[in-house]
Amino acid sequence: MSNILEKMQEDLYNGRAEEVEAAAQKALDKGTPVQEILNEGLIAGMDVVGRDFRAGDLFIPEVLIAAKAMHAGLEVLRPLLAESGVPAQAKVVVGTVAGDLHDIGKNLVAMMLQGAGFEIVDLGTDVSPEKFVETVRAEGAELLGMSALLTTTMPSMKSTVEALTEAGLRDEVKVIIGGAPVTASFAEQIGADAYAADAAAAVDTARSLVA
Ligand code: B1M
Repeated sequence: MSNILEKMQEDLYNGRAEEVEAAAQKALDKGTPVQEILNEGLIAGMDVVGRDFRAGDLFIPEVLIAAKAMHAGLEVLRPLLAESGVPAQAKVVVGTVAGDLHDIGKNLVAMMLQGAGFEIVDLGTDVSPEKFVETVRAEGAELLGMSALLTTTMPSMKSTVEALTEAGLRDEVKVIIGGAPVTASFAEQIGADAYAADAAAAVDTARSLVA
């Protein structure tokens, strides 16, 4: 791994947003592939943050500052991740489910879907089943992508699928779910159409669901 990416991980861990932003730009200028910067710099750095958070060595304020630094790096990559030149495909409503404020993974999924030519309606975080249903209906979306990072908020995915059914929209929209604690068997259990493990898989899955 390049020194730039190694240093980027360290700066991300320490919440140095300006340095992470500058390093992302520098790595791009040197011709480092965008996926490599994403995976070996930003995501790898955030993995260490997660590990130390779990171990009790980092606390919420520090994690928040690291998350801000990750966002700063992602913003530099955004134009490349979202570069497509492909005409807009299906419309996708995305959001993080009710009670859940984690948005980095969801943002990444949205950026990559946008890059693949999908039209994105991003509802942000803490999105209620009612809001998802209302937006799917209003936008005539073909896909709904839900993200959850907490085991305690995963049930809201089930409530949303049920709310879609109650609203008579279940056959109109395909549902993809993801997030660190989510699994393929959970997707099956709650009646979602698919589970995607990461942003790249979300793109492949979205493509095959609308094909
Ligand atoms: Co929180 N947090 N957090 N946190 N946080 C986790 C998730 C946790 C695993 C940390 C830990 O204990 N090791 C743990 C959850 C435990 C559990 O439920 N099993 C946890 C906890 C407990 C909490 C709080 C409850 C802490 C507290 O208050 N005591 C609290 C909850 C707040 C709330 O949401 N109501 C909390 C708060 C926070 C911060 C606000 C400080 C911050 C979020 C900032 C933000 O998002 N703007 C934060 C962070 C940053 C994390 C960790 C460290 C990193 C998450 C992340 O962004 N990863 C996380 C530990 C970890 O996961 N390593 C942790 C990088 C991101 C690119 O990955 O989001 O997994 P990820 O997304 C991936 C895939 O999952 C997938 O694609 C993405 C990219 O490939 N994916 C999808 C995601 N969504 C998808 C949707 C799809 C398809 C794929 O289709 C639609």
